[in-house]
Amino acid sequence: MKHLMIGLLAAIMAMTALAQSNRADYRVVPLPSEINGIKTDDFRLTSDCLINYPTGNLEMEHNAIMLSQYIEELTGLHLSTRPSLNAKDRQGNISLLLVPQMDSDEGYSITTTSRGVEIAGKTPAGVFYGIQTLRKSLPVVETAQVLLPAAQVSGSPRFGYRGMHLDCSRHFFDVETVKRYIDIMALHGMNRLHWHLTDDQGWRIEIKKYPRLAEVGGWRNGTTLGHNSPVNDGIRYGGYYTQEEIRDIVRYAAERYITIIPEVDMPGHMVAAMAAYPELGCTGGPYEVWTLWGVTDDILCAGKDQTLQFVKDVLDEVMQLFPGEYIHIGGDESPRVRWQECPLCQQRIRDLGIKAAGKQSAEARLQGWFTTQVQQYLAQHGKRIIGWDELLDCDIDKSATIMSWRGAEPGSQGALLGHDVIMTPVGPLYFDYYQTSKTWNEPIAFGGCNTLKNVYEFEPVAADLPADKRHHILGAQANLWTEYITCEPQIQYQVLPRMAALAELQWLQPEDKDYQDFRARLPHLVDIYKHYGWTYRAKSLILEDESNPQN
Ligand code: TNX
Repeated sequence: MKHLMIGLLAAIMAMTALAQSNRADYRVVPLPSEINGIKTDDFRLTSDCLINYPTGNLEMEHNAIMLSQYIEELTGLHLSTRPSLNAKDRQGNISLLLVPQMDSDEGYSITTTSRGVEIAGKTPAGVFYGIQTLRKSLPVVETAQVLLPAAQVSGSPRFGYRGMHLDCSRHFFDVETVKRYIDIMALHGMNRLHWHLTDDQGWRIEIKKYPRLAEVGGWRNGTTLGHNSPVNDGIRYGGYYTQEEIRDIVRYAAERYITIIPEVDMPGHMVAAMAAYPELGCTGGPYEVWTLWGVTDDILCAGKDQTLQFVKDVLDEVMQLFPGEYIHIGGDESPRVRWQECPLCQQRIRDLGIKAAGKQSAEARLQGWFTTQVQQYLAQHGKRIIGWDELLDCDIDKSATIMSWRGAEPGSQGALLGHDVIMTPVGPLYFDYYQTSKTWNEPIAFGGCNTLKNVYEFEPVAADLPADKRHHILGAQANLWTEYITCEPQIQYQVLPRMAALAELQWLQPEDKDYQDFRARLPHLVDIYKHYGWTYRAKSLILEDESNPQN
């Protein structure tokens, strides 16, 4: 009898545990701004439930398909999708709804009662973020039934620009890897991929008018070993994306409400292009696709009309491929020593009557002129530029958006001057940096140390920025430069779980952030990383980096 009782008790406990583990938990990353219980029973999610979407809306149909796929991936439950505008059809099902009266363009609400689940947004993007929240709240378990607690859940992002950057020049990553990076971004509620496609070490985008860019500029004679050592592996390395592949990636991202911002860095970081077309440089070369990292003195010649024509031609094709509003034109790390010696650049300076002003040399202002030419050309085609914060030292137009990387101060200064700004400061948003100061067991990284906590605690809007300038801070982004990142697991290791901390600062109001609470919610997100087979830095979860000597 006693044994029977114990057995019965064990069975009840096991069943309760099972029921518990099959319950969704809405306290995900990023945390919804509201989770209010509703007094009904839980909703029972089984494969008998359908996913309704508004008839005739292709984006919502795609949202429904994505939700079905996510549920199946995490729980094994297969739910069919169905077009329906009929309120009666919502009973017992999940329904995706567009609600124009909602406040925030990207906000979502999830209303769950025993009778059904409604995921609403003002736009399909908002609905998609609701889908992501529901997805992340699911248990990762093969099951016949998931219990969704009855509740009203809602959220909306603090910033409109929620970015990640990926450098595919220093190392080249195939289409599947880029798509998985996009998947990871979608899981974290991000909406801008800044895709660094050209640099000294490799040109990665097919340009039909200049085929040598990819054919010659896409390949280098080896890669430096260790931290920018003089030793080179001597292995020819390269690759590029065809325009068709780029279109495919742009479409894939758009289906996840991610806009890709391509970067064609100019006038510096252009040696790969100059290796293909040496006449673009001041000296005429010859140039080689660079096999070191860092900053080289060889940049585009601003004295030749041909250079500007080249840039416009390239951007013509880039604009065709990327439908978004922004094109990133770089502008960073452009030494001007060649321009100082180049007769054509000096002639240009004289012709334009450019004079040094304050801290800005004539050559710096020549970069300003060059940038403005490009900016105006793009503006004629309805596009806006983003450039690195060095552009603030070149006298440029206020309509240029500044990406603040040499700390957050340049960004604040840019905002004071009236520029829109995206915050990507090296500390703490360079994800090519180490995640701990104890680097001996870490894969090689650029240097520095940006811990999970550093990322979490970053505040993009400086406390002393005046109220009428704060709207200029459009958002934040982490950058993944790939000098030392050679393969996909290494990409994922560098960004996970730091992307989770970034997502929370992009979504939450500062007063709602709480690092300890975030860490308590993180393991479930990491279960999802594991389930998808993504690589991540496990130590960031179990030990507090900088306070624990063992780490
Ligand atoms: C600086 S950020 C660069 C990149 C490097 C990166 C390494 C920026 C505008 N320029 O060219 O890859 O540091 O962290």
